[in-house]
Amino acid sequence: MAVCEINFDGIIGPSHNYAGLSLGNLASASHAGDASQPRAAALQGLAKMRHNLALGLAQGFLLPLPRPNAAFLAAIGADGSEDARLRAAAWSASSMWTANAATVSPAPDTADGRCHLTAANLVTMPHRSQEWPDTARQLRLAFADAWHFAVHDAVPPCFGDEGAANHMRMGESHAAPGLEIFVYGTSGGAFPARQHVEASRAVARLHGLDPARVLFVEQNPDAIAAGAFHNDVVAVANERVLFTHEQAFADPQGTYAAIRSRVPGADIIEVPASAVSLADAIRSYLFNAQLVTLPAGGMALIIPSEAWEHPRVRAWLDAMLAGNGAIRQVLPVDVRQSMANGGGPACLRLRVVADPATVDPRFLLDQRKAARIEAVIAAHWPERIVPSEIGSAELAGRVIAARLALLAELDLMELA
Ligand code: SUG
Repeated sequence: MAVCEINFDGIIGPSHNYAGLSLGNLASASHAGDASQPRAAALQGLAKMRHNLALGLAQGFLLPLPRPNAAFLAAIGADGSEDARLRAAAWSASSMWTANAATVSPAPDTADGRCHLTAANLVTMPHRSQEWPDTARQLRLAFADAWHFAVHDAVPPCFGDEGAANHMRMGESHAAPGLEIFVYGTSGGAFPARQHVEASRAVARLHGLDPARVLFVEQNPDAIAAGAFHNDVVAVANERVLFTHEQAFADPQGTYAAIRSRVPGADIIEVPASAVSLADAIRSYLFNAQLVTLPAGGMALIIPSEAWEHPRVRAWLDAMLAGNGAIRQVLPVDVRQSMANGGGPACLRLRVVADPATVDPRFLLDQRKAARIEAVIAAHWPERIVPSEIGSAELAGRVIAARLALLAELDLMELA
């Protein structure tokens, strides 16, 4: 099979809950304390994967990480007297947002001709900082073929790295050499800038990228302050197209000029703040979309249903579609359980450009396997979790057993 873009979605784990752990993520804060529905959440995520498979796209998945995280609880000396938020951190299902699992540089961009992946350290948020060792372990299994892949540990924790959520790639096609765009933050008012330029530069060096085909772009501090805790909340790119909010970057015109000089025929679709304000963009998650090239040609934008239902966003999308530009279809999907924690369709997936035949097939999805995963979720995932249950030994037992049932079904017990 040929090289193509494979989307690896995170299967939403059985401990999915709303503990309000992410400062600067307005959805997470506003749903803090709500009851979550892990089973419905995981089924929504799987339905999105099946939707994309039906479009003819290559689809993979990553497994939930072990929760509650015994290693994290041991490292903080948890004895029941610890802060409830720290306890909740050990239970977080946040690895579902695989856009934060790693930064990926496909083979055509790297010096050694291999696809490089660097696990993201996610140090800014305690509940996310525990993810990377288990993520790296899983990536080393999925991408074990050393002829085609190189998996790196996270960069040192003195520099915050949030992975592909702050990285875009543009070019003539997926298989051609691309321009890699690393978006970092310097300040975000009351909210943290999670991606540090030092981390972005380290990843670019580790991946052996050609400096002529790399850009380091500063995120607009106003966007971070308005709740764009990752760049993928305000911009998304695919091949020659950049779909972006007018206020995504600190220097939009300079950024566009730099892209145009490196990507022949670059098509920059900028949504003006007069049509969709930053607040509307963040509330609707319009830009947290999957911008995909369909096998028959043309691009589709897979958006959360919240964006489709937002009157001003819908008006802008209708006008865009009527204009017959590069994006020919807009396809809403329901990922409301993830959205309530600030994770839209794009957060739930990690893009890897590679030949699927070089990936461990246990991590690739087809409709039959999706049905088997669905059955495990339906049988084992808790229907509801209220944050006050976090820490309960009975619930911990159910969460652990549910994940093990999935690993057994997928013949992935080495991740136990
Ligand atoms: O890191 N939410 C995630 C959402 C990540 C979205 N990813 C991208 N934009 N790519 C975060 O803020 C909420 C957890 C809680 O509140 O329990 C959370 O971690």
